[in-house]
Amino acid sequence: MLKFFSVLSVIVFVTINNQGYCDDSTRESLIIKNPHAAAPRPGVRNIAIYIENIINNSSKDEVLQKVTSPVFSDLELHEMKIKGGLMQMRRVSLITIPAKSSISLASGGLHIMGLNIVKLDKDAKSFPATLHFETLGAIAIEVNIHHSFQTHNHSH
Ligand SMILES: [Cu+2]
Repeated sequence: MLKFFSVLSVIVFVTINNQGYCDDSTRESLIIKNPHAAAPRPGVRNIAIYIENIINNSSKDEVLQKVTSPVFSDLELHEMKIKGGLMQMRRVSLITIPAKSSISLASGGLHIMGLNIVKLDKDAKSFPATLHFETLGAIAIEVNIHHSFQTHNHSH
């Protein structure tokens, strides 16, 4: 019986782990890998949106100028920085992805802040957003929502 349960838990782990990775938006010169956000806790109106990688394959810098989404009344580009021993969040006007290079929008660094959720179903798996780039223009993405039970899977 014990053996049965351990096999079962492996299957469940693999199934849950596969859910987070999809919806890579790709243009010839720009690849947007795994946009994601944690599901908002009850009463929370703002959430941080992360992108595992934005890869710029072109020989020109690309600039993320703004982000739009019907889910929020406003979105801002943000940066976390340690100032005087304290983690502080500040707004940045743009995010540059250098030529032939890539950046990550991740916890503790650059991210997109969705402000004042207008409408987001409690168990939605993802939501739409549009990234507006200086050269390539608008690129639609789908942001995967990580519900709290999935956060246990980040074992490194
Ligand atoms: Cu923020």
